[in-house]
Amino acid sequence: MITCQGLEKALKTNGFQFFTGVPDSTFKDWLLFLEEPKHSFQHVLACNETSSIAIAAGYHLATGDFPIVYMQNSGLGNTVNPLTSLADQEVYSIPMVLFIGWRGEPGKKDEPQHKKMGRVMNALLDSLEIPHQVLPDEENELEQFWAGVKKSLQDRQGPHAVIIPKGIFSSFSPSVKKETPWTLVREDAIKLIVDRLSGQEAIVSTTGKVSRELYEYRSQLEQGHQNDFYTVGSLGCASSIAVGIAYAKPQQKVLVFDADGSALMHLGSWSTVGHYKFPQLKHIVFDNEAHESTGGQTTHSGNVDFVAIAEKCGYAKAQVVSSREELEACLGNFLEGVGPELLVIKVKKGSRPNLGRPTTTPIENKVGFMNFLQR
Ligand SMILES: Cc1ncc(C[n+]2csc(CCOP(=O)(O)OP(=O)(O)O)c2C)c(N)n1
Repeated sequence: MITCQGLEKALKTNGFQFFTGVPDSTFKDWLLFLEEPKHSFQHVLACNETSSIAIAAGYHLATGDFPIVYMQNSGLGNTVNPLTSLADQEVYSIPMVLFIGWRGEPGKKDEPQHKKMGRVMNALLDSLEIPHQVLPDEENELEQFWAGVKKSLQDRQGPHAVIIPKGIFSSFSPSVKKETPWTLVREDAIKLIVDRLSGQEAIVSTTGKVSRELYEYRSQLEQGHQNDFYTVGSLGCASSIAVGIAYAKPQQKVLVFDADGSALMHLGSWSTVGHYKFPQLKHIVFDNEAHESTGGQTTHSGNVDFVAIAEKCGYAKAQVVSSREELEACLGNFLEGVGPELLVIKVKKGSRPNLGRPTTTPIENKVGFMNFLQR
């Protein structure tokens, strides 16, 4: 086990001071530490992993220092383009640390969407010719470890990966708990919507707790899961999956259950929704201003006007609600109106501690959903 303070000391001693990236629960305590008002690092939260490599590159160009890019290994795929065409030694040769959470580590229990990347991550880094080492879990080894990483960055002038296994950080309690003013709980919002459905709607739900809460409610109602596609991985892709369905089946009502972090990750896809004007596509964003599924790290959605963006992208209608009463009042028109339509629901951060995970496999989910769509 290592402490956040121990890692801070080792990094500072070796001159590392800049972090950018997208959260992962593997090192959620470290991210809580980075969100502390008085921590001693510079930190830029990125909307996706591709951008985080570019941000790190810009920081290096401006300072000559070595940036650190944090990500879950799910996001490593998103970095392949800028790693090979921007940071690579045969292009601009930009040294940076890739600080990668190891989900799906062979031999450890994890969700199906992490298994493949957990297994191939080291081989992928080898193919990218990026040296990689596992972060030691002994605090007294940290200073020397990071001195070695720094030497590799200096000598190679290219990326160097540090792999973070699960359970390596001892827990960190933040000095202030960030709260938002919203009172509606996301799970209750999901229930209100599901209760108003006719049974003919398809739902594509986003990665993390949104899908888990929807899944549990369908189980509780004994409705089966055939109407829902739970996008367990591929963060940010739910609205695009819905685009493919809406294009192929224009009569099929398709709801997207999205969230702020996932929407921001691939916001450009909203222009596709708006351009093709699918009348039956209804896009819901549960906005808690946080990456709750990975530990509650803040997103930048508090500064984002999703309604204006959707309108300018060509959605037929867009609105925001921030209470149970407002949601109940708008649902009828939202579900029946001509889309594409956006509904942003401001929700309180938090979920049940005993929230389960889907017990059916992704393939079972796919088969049931395809049968429903092609009925
Ligand atoms: C490409 C990629 N990057 C990062 C992750 C890790 N991850 C899983 S859920 C999640 C948080 C998503 O936040 P948001 O969409 O706002 O939903 P919330 O957790 O708040 O319900 C993150 C960062 C991932 N699964 N895939």
